[in-house]
Order: sequence, then C-alpha cells, then structure tokens
Amino acid sequence: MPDMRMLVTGGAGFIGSNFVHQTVRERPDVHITVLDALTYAGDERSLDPVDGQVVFAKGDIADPDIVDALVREVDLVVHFAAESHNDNSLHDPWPFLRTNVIGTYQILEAVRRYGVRLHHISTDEVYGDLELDDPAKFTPETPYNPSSPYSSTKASSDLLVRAWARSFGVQATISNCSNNYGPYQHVEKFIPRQVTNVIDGVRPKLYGTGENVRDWIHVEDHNSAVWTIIDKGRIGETYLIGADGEVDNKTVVETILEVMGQPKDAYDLVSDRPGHDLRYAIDSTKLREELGWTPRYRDFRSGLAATIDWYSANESWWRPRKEATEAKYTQLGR
Ligand code: NAD
Ligand code: TDX
Repeated sequence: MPDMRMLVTGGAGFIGSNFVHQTVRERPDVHITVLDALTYAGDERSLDPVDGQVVFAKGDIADPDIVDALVREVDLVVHFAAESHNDNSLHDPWPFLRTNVIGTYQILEAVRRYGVRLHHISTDEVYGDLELDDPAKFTPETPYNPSSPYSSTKASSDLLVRAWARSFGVQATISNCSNNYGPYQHVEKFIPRQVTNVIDGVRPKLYGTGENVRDWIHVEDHNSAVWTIIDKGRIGETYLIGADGEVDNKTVVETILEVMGQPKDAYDLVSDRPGHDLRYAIDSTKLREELGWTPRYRDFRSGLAATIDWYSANESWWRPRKEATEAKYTQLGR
C-alpha cells in the first residue's frame, strides 16, 4: 500500500491534536497536514510532541482557496475543526454558523471536486437530550433535535455531509461522539475548568443543581474509534461513539475534589446554562458489533486522575488562557 496523505482540520484543538499525536505514534505510513485557524481555542503548542513530523497550515476552513489547495493534495480529510463550546454559542452564535456550517460546506465542495475521502467528526448533541430515567440511549436512528446554537450548527453540518454523500457521491462517513476528556482540553470546558480552579484554590462551579448527565469517553478512545471507522466503516454511514460512561456533573466534581485531596462538598452552585441539555447517552452497538471497536479506558475515575495529573504537570500549557476564560465566565455570571 502506498503511504496515505491526510489533512486534519482543527488539529491544534483538543481532540484533533490528540488524534495527530496518536496517528504519528501508531501510523508511520500516514503523512499529516494540519489546517487550523488558531482561534482562541487552538494552540500550536499542542502539536509540540510531533514537532517536525507534521506540516502545519494556518488557515480558515471557510476560505475556499486554502481549502482547495490543501484538499487537492491528500487522499483523506478528517474534519475536526469547529466552534465547540455551547456557552460561547449562546453569547455569539455567528462564528458557529460560519465555521460549522459554511466551513463544512467548503470542505465538502473541495472533497467533491477531487474525489477525496472524508470523515466528519460530530457530536451526540445533535440528538437533543434524554430524561434522567429514560431507558433509551441515542442510536444512529434517533431523530435530530438539537437544543443550542452549537448543536444546531453541528446538526446542520451533518446534514450537509449526508446530502453531499447521497447527491454527489462524496465518499464520507460521520461519527457522533459523547463528551471527551483528557489532555490538551481548553480550560473553558467542564473538567479542565474545575481541575484548574482547584489548583488555583478556587471552588469548582456547578451549573444549576449538578444533576445533568454526560456520557464521558477518553479522547484516545474517541480517536481509536475514528481510525476504526476510517479503516473499516461503510461509506455513507453514521457511527455513534461512546464508552458507557454516564456520570452526573455533581459526581464528576466530587470525584475531582476527592482525587485532589479536597472536601467533597467544596464547590459552588451557579446559575444554570439556558436551555441546558439534561442527559446524553450513547448506544455504540453498531460500532462495536459491525466494526469490532472497544474502548480501552473503562474506569472513569482512573482516567480522570490521569487527566488531573496532566493538568498539574502542564500548567505552562493552560495558564496563559485561564484568566481570560474566567473573565468571560464572570461576565456570564457563571
Ligand atoms: P476545540 O475547540 O478544542 O478545537 C477546535 C479547533 O478548530 C481549534 O484548534 C480551532 O482553532 C480550530 N478552528 C475553529 N474554527 C476554525 C476555522 N474556521 N478554520 C480552521 N480551524 C478552525 O474542539 P474539540 O473539543 O477538539 O472538538 C473537535 C471536534 O469534535 C468538533 O467538531 C466538535 O464538535 C467535536 N466533538 C467534540 C466533543 C467534546 O467533548 N469536546 C465531543 C463530540 C464531538
Ligand atoms: O463550569 C461549568 N460547570 C458546569 O456545571 C461548565 C463549563 C460546565 N458545566 C456543565 C455543563 C454540562 O452539563 O458540565 C457539563 C459539560 O459541559 P461542557 O464541558 O461545556 O460540555 P457540553 O456542553 O456537554 O459539550 C461538550 O460535549 C459535546 C463539548 O463541549 C462539545 O463540543 C461536544 O459536542
């Protein structure tokens, strides 16, 4: 087999940079180019571990010229780039429309032009939310019902990918994954925010009553699933990625406090996120049974403890973004 040339959009973000690290480690036959606009969420330093082993292009996925020039040179595009934070989308939805919808459109037009394979990264949030006691989980057949500007633009991007696959024969697969945790996640997100708060002697902040449930998966398991879909997935199909990791937010905060040697109740309840989704839960049977994928991180507490260790050891990575992030939250009253 000749070497594969791959374009990773959003490769300086949380999941994308972990995907690049993992690919460099495990797939020496893959030549990687990263396209990333380095928004507030991107950080070129997240690619330091693979310095000299990947090509980095700073640019915007909504810019058709740069997208065209890079896509024509590769065999595969793995599309992570997105505006990804729900709280930001409630404050200013426009960047979400521009990147998640128009940016994905530009990627689709380019892969269509050059017959390039696409794997589109999406989220379980496109399905809306579940009641706490609902026995059902999300499956690939669950109707789309997004709640926030973020999730509605991700849902839009998925629908564009489906339409381009059907109408133009674009060779695409889609994955919808649950909440990720692990190293290199921006301090605006729930787990890194609380861990770095505790390091700073600040009490964690729980939205509402803390009863909301997320289905946590380690970022390396998300990315191993993405590779399984690239290798074995059927073109045109959607796969749900999840590791049976449902935990309510209060329990996550209590576990962080406990692992970090603090009293379990040393947190504050703050005002809730408007429209806050109650519960997400993924049924990943299709991915496991059809493609034979299994997660490696089965114990949330130990995965979380390793993530806490990473933030403790890598303060120089997150410190430059902490103050501005907390200033934004102060404005939102959270
Ligand atoms: P992130 O915010 O950490 O990273 C996004 C990256 O995309 C950043 O490096 C940013 O600079 C880049 N980017 C943003 N706009 C761009 C543009 N217009 N052009 C080029 N680059 C741009 O996000 P993440 O958490 O790593 O999420 C990556 C993908 O995974 C997203 O598509 C997200 O919807 C999806 N996802 C995330 C989670 C999660 O728990 N974080 C779960 C399921 C799916
Ligand atoms: O300070 C906080 N306190 C709190 O209680 C923050 C930042 C969040 N929360 C709650 C809100 C959610 O119920 O924690 C939960 C997780 O919040 P986020 O980290 O903002 O994630 P979420 O909104 O669930 O979305 C995430 O998972 C799906 C990612 O950010 C999305 O990109 C992904 O699609």
